Amino acid sequence: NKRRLRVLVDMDGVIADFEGGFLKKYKEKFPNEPFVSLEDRRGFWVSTQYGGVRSDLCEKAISIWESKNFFIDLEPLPGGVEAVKEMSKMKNTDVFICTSPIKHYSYCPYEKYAWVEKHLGSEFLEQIILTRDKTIVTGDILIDDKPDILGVEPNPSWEHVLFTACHNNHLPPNSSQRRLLSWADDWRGVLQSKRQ
Ligand code: DGP
Repeated sequence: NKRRLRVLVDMDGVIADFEGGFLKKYKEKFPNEPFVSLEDRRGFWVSTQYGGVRSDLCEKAISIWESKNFFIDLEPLPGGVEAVKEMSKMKNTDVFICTSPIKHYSYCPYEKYAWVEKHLGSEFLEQIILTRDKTIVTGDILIDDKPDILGVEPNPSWEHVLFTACHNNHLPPNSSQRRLLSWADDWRGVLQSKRQ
């Protein structure tokens, strides 16, 4: 049934506070090491920026999100859970949580399911798409904080709407990419603009 709108919503940095959760646990585990404040974050890859501060901090950063309970303990970002629930109740609208698990698979995939159940409810377990390549997923809109979403499909079906995060805040304006500044921004208008 076309004429339904399919919205893909990323998890980390969009509805779950990956950056805040990372910094809190990094400081707890490495209280005497330098860290990058959220204001100073640049670039999507946390480990790349930490490795630039001092090369051994790259693996220290990675050890944080590879640890048990990292993903389940992430706090929801303001308004995200409410927005996803609201859009899922809209007429002619299908919402999927589209998220890339890290390759260290011991905890992350399990905890992503558990996070969705805890914060969105068990009915949303039907809506989870775990993939390392979002370009092969079809949809009308992908709301994601990663500036460059690439994969094997050169022409993805979705419009990528960039969700503002500490690491992409300072990127020069890109006229070909719409942005949502937060969940207080006009996400309803973005959805409406894609309906036929
Ligand atoms: P997604 O937000 O769905 O594109 O997933 C990207 C995941 O990668 C998310 O869990 C955040 C995480 N991530 C952030 N920085 C790094 C990094 O430097 N290395 C790795 N392996 N993952 C990172």
